[in-house]
Amino acid sequence: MTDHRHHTGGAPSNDAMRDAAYAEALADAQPDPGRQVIAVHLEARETGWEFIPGVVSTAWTFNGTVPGPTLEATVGDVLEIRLTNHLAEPTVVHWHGLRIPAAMDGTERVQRPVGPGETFTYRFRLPDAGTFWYHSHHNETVQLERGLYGALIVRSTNEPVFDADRTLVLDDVELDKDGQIKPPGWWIESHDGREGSTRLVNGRREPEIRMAAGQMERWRIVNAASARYVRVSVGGRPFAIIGTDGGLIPAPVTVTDVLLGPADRVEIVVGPFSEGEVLRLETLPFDRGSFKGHKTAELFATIQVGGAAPSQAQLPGELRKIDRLVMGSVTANRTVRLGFGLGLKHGVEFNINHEQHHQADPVRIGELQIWDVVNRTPVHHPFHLHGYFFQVLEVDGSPPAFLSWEDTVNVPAFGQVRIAWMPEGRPGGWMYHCHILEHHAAGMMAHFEVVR
Ligand SMILES: [Cu+2]
Repeated sequence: MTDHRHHTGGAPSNDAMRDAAYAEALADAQPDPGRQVIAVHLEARETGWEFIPGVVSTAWTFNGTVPGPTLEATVGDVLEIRLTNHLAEPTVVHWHGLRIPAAMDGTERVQRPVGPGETFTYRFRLPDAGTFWYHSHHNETVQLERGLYGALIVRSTNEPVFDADRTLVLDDVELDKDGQIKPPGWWIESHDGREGSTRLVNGRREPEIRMAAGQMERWRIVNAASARYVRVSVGGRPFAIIGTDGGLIPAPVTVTDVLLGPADRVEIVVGPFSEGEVLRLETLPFDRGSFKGHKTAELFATIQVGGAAPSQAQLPGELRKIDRLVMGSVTANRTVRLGFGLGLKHGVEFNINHEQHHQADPVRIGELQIWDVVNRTPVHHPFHLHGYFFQVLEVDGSPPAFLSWEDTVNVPAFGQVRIAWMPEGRPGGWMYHCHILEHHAAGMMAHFEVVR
């Protein structure tokens, strides 16, 4: 499944340069004073897993569970992950949303895939607080779908206080009559992406979430699905958005639903609810232009509100100061065109700037990037930039509802999103791509270098 175009063209890196950059990144990763090195051994392996209670499916897991272990750390800690691959095919692990050296990004752009039986060490300092995730970045329509993903929570030493801090990783899988994950399909699925009919929260189908009455909880929600957009609703009740991909936003924003494209994260504060209430955590109807639309709400989990418990939660009026990268009007210095054609390999051949696996121009450290991401297709695409946060300036000509740091943004069908970001350092090979895994695999991606 490896596309060898990943390795060619444009990039100055050869194996020796790549190995040198990796050795330098390993040595540079030191914890801040008073912080620590958190060592984790991740083992990718095939495991029987009950997505549905009583039905054993063959999953691919990190350490035997779907999702893999939730990694938790504090800003300034160093994560040292030894990845051992017990699968029969190569894998790599991408640290989604982390601003770490290119050599640690976990793509085939910057490292050799980790073959069966091999071990590879990732080591990097955690620069930002937020809700991140890690996942396979190799043969993703198979490896991610089978379970090779997990959450990564980084906290600051000064977090707002709530009654609980929960991580909910949403996913879906398509199971056959024996409960086994179906292999990737062609044509419709290559166009739409896989939307499985079994909806999962933390690896289980439609579980129950138990919550105490009178409490307010912080929910960190990760959309790990291959293609599904989740329009999150919590029983139709208002909730407060407090964070997105890149951590806290300036102030809470109260809504009754929030759209999460694939790979997107949101942090919300829910409650307080009353004893005995039963609420549906569900996705509301949303038309992303796929052949298979969603005209009804679909359940992810049921929230059961139990007896009351005391609350120490306080929703602050201000959460964080974020400086705008751009004041006033600017012109774009790059246009990223998301498009497609028809071809034999994938049916629908998704591309960027008319090229599958596009080789894009480099960007220079310190030069502000203003990019127009233009969608020339009738379907929405979640655009993901590796290694750097951006600010959304406009969606279809209008500013977003609030300022935030993002690594993934939805680009509406036939729409346009303007983003701003600063390559503040960390030279090397990076990429941007659609995070619908089938679109990414079909070529809706670009490689570029950050240069000095
Ligand atoms: Cu796409």
